[in-house]
Amino acid sequence: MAAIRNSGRGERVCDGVVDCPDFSDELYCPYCPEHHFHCGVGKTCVHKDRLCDGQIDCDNGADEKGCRKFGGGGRNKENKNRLC
Ligand SMILES: [Ca+2]
Ligand SMILES: [Ca+2]
Repeated sequence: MAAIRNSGRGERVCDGVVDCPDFSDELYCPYCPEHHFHCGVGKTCVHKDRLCDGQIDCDNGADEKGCRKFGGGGRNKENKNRLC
């Protein structure tokens, strides 16, 4: 816990709170495996296969909120080294 806080932005990355509109600061975290999606609340993750599947898997429904079209899915951000 102490180590991650020493890196400046580190305290906001993977802290379980979404700071970026696109969830990018919480997308690649130890508590979220690569193919999982962070719900934006706490440290709850769901598999990407569960995004936009019509069923709410996150407590806040975040896995269904980002869907433009039903069944579309597809959130791929490569900027894991930056905050937002
Ligand atoms: Ca954060
Ligand atoms: Ca879902």
